[in-house]
Amino acid sequence: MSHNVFELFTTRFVDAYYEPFLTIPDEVSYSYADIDRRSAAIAAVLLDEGVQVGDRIVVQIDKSADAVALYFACLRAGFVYVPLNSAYTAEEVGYFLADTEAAAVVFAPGRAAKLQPVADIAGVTRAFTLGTKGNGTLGEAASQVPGWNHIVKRDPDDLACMLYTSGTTGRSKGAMITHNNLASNALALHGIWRWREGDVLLHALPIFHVHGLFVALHCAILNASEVIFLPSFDVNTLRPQLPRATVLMGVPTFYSRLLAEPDFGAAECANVRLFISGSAPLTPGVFHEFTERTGHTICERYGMTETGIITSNPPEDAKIAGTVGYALPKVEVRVVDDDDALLPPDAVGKVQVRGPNVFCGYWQQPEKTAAEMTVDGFFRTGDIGSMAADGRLTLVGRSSDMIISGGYNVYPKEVELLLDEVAGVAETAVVGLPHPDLGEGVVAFVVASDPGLTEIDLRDALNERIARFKQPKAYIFVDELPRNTMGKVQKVQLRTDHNEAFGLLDM
Ligand code: MLC
Ligand code: AMP
Repeated sequence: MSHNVFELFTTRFVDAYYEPFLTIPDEVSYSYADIDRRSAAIAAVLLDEGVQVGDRIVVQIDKSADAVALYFACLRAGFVYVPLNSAYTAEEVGYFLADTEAAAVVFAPGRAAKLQPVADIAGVTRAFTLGTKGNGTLGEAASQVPGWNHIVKRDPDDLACMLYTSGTTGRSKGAMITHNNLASNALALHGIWRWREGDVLLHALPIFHVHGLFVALHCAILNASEVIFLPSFDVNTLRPQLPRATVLMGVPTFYSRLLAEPDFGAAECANVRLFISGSAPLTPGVFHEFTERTGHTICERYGMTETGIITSNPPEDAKIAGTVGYALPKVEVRVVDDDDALLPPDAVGKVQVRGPNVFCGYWQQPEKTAAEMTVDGFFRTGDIGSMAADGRLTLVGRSSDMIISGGYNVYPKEVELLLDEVAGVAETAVVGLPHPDLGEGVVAFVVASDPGLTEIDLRDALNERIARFKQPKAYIFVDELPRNTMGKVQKVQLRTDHNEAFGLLDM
């Protein structure tokens, strides 16, 4: 028996093969058959070029139907799909190409001039482009070949994808995700969120992360549902689609931006049965205002790149603001102290998780993998929380100083290391401060060794090096950084002293 997750998908959409799958409003609707066949054609091209089972395919393209077809192509042919944030700079992409030892790279046609040299340096000989309209070298080649209509047999623990997640030391680690990780999490979510006939998913998330690629798309596919597929989140293009949707998945910023629209309210949400939020904390303020304005309660769930979804509030029963709900079926969650000893109900400690959803390790980093796993097989999430006697989990923070800005993770160390290289910088400390739109906004505190150093110097220095979303939204020049008696920078004090930097009290 094959455990290829794509095999599971096909069994679910076979009866809806000619029904709409990806609908791009005012443009086109692709059936399951269209995307399945396109994936077979893309797989044929890649196989013909010599890509083999287990090879890594690094992908940095815009969201499109062909991007989904490429993902399916990798699954069906047993290639390891490695999607990258489309905001990453060429320098960042170069790191991923080298680290994965990629057999092939696929980038957006508009980025070819910048990325081809990077692929050459990394020694990746197979470089393709794929646009949003069937164009690009891969898209055009796929239109010329007969499809490869097979699905490679995979074992449960074979790799399906690798998703990079930033590390505390500043360099990203590839989280290895298996076919069984994907299948088990998708089946659990499809069940607990009670997907039903006629559900239509409104999809405005990026498809290079767990949330948009796995959680959202997989649930819809298992349900053979139609997906209203928007290129990105824009409140003005999303709102007209809401009346036709039954499910919306988003990061908290989606909901705060909807609420920022004075005329947003119950009427346009009448058909929606499930609003899901995750990837970052949903504030009780947004939760309650959403209910007042629409009559709907947002269903908050908790997940990670390394684990997929871990817990969720129930979709219909009481959802509680500020909690992330109960462990998914077959998933075990516990809250422990510093010695991994179980804590009593309601005590605050470290959140750990075990189950079929937990990834199989960091790519080529066995020691980092071992450090994050307990002897009895629980993964250390790095999140801090408490569990009620009935199993309901509440998150209160993180043990690392990772920042979550609009649902994207930013590791301060990565930004600090680059800022510290700039001439005229003595030292820096990067923190996240409450931000009305993004939840947390990245802020750099800078001690200058050259009094002539300006914010523009710092911005210019980062522009070519790291994605814009990681770059500080504000720079604050200080004479010195607060330190404790051990000489360690006191980020907590910086956060407390500058809590209102973005004009907002603690959220
Ligand atoms: C964009 N920008 C951001 C940003 N997104 N800056 C900080 N944080 C972000 N999240 C910057 C751009 O670089 C640009 O900068 C400017 O903001 C405007 O860009 P935009 O493309 O117009 O962005 P915008 O529409 O504002 O996007 C905000 C957003 C988007 C919240 C809609 O970031 C988004 O879709 N986030 C979802 C992230 C996600 O899917 N996370 C799931 C991770 S999986 P400049 O300087 O050029 O003006 C995970 C596990 C789990 O965490 O549990 O799900
Ligand atoms: P990532 O590494 O991008 O997968 O981000 C995972 C992290 O996002 C988790 O470890 C949490 O810190 C955070 N996260 C995800 N969902 C939630 C949520 N509902 N509430 C608070 N934090 C969340």
